[in-house]
Amino acid sequence: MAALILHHYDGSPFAEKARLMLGYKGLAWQSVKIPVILPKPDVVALTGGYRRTPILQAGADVYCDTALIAQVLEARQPAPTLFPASAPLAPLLAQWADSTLFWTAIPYTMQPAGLAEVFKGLPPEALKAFAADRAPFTAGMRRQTLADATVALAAHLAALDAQLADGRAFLFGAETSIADFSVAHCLWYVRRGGPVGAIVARHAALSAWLDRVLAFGHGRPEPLSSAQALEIAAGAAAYAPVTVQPGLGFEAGQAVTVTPTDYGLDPVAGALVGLTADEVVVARRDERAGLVHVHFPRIAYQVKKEQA
Ligand SMILES: N[C@@H](CCC(=O)N[C@@H](CS)C(=O)NCC(=O)O)C(=O)O
Repeated sequence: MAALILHHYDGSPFAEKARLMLGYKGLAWQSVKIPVILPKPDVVALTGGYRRTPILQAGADVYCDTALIAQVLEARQPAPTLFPASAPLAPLLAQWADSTLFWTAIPYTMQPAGLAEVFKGLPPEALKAFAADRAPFTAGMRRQTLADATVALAAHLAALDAQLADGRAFLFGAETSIADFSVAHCLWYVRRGGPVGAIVARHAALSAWLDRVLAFGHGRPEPLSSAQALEIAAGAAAYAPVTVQPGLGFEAGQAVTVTPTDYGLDPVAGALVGLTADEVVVARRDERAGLVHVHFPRIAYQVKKEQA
């Protein structure tokens, strides 16, 4: 089975979610450090245009979005599970955390005192370049103001803390679930904001829970260069099995684009090779990576027939 390769950077909350899930499952993985801002030529060689962080590679299969990455890790290593039968709503809470909670945590943490901490030691140009990169990335989104985010985050943290007040170890009880990782990466980021992280520390049960989730750690990643990762993709002999299920509106082999529906709206074009309720997969050729299968979750991604 092809080795798991995570393409990520240290300060990315969604990458932290993926790293923690790898640590939780005790999976071996290879670590490719990618740029924080565009250009990311070696990332888009693999994805065909998707630039969000992280992506997971296994040979010539590339998995975009941590919602799908969670399912891939679960299939590789079912125990301990991310989807316990006792917590059927965990994926829904995870989806809320990855969207609403995340886009509350970001503007809250990026207030001046938090920003100074997150960008500590970096030249002022780094912050300028970051802001210039992220403006088009979130264009069209109505971002929360600091006033909006402060009141919303306080309410969300109070609810999460109350959920843990009965002494349960994890959000849905004794068993860990995907919801723990999705909430944790957002609060991990708030904590990175130094003094502004005090908003988490005010909640004892929530703070103890966050420590517990972060204690899963990242396992033991082996460093890999992005050039090596591209060589691995180009040299891969097989792909993960995929199927285009009938009745879902598309035909195998059709030219399609796949685009996130929320932000970072870069379409990826290719031939449809996989479509189920869980994922959409396109095949596309890259000069350096060869023929790659790029996988996306079906939910929160728009699939469209490409105009001829
Ligand atoms: N739904 C995506 C969201 C990923 C996301 O928003 N990642 C942020 C970093 S935490 C990002 O892509 N930022 C821009 C970049 O890294 O280029 C997922 O679950 O992976």
